[in-house]
Amino acid sequence: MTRTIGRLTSGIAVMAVVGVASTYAVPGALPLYTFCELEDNDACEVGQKIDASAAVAFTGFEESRDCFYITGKLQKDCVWDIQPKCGVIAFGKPVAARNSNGQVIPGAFVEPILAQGQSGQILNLAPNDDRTIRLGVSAGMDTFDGTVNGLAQNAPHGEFGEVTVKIFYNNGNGAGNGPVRGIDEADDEYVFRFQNGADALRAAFIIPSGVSSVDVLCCNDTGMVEICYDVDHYEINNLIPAKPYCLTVVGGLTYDCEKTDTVLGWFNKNCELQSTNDNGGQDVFSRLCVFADGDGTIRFAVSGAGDLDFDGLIDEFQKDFYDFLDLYNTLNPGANFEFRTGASLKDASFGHVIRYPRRVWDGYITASGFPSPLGQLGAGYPPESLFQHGVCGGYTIKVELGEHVDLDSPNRPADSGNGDTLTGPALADLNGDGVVNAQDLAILLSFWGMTTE
Ligand SMILES: [Ca+2]
Ligand SMILES: [Ca+2]
Ligand SMILES: [Ca+2]
Ligand SMILES: [Ca+2]
Repeated sequence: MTRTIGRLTSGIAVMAVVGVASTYAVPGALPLYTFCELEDNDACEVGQKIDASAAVAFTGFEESRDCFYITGKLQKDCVWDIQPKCGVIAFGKPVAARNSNGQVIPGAFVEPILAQGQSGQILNLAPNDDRTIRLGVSAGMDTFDGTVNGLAQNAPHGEFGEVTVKIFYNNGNGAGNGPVRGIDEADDEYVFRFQNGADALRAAFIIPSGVSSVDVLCCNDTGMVEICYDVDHYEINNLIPAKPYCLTVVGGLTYDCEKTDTVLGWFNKNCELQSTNDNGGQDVFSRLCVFADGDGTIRFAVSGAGDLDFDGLIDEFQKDFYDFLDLYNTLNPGANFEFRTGASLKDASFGHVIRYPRRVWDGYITASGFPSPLGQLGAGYPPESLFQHGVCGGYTIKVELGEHVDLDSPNRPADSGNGDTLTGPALADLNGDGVVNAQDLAILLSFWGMTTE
């Protein structure tokens, strides 16, 4: 079951449940839980576990279970970039240029071309007589004409994205022992990015003694693009069963030093989304007041603004992305592209990261020229970048028992007058009657198959 049970419209949500102390001491030293880049918390089922009783152990105060902080980060994930068409030329030592009569032209030189290769093609090169290897690296179309200058027939070559030129030393024992070692075990490498559509690289290096030849390979599959579509799921355990808690984002900065525009979502034990909040805290920070279940557990998630279904993508546009994947898979038998929330090259979900074929980047998803619904993509703009929630940054969430009611606050919602409940736009108002009370708790516990005490 998925239901949305209300959004905060004012800055502060207030709820009260009979039996919760209205005041409590916040311990001097608040325990801090920190999780950084490496994480496996992108799905509710594998949420980051937090033991609230550890807070008690940390401070020695039983009350610390009632108020502690969780610190985390919507980190940058990485997806594959476009694969540029790469070309490599190995040059000999420059020699004096001659005119058509065979006479030396003073000051003019030519570079003999020793070998030429395209992406993925291994060039086996012997050193020049000064033990140098001289390379020109550019777009395939640029190297075609024998000059490496960023131009293909005097026009920009138009390739974008990263290439890595890998160098393997062979030791002279006959057979090359270069790439057979494994493509990730290069002796040297040059990483280069076509970023203006007319870039080219020259590289020359002296090979060590004892090395008889080198294998040179231009790899076009190393480029990555940073994407902000992280979602963090948490499961807090050992809270007081069936008591209300408020989760308030109280801090956190993006890489641009702005407040991290969070959203919070409350999930039940079956990982069904129960309610969400975007800006219930200060400015763009979120605030969500919920109940711990009968086991003292709260499951919730943090994502970036615009992603209230917690898949990491902007809700408003994400259908286009899923449609695109469906279309691609339909038109390409055997393809099974699938989006996984938070997939990144830097984490263990490597296998789930989609590497799009070049024709997707070029705006075509089949050889027959069927145009991509996403239009033409440039390097650095993988399909995910069009749909990411786009929020990368830290966050600090205060987890607090009950509802702190500031009687002096001008935002304080009106008291219902019956002494044990407060009215207001509280997120835990499950039956939507405008009041958070024991009825809501009974409904909540019925979600979990529990009964009230
Ligand atoms: Ca994270
Ligand atoms: Ca995450
Ligand atoms: Ca927000
Ligand atoms: Ca979404």
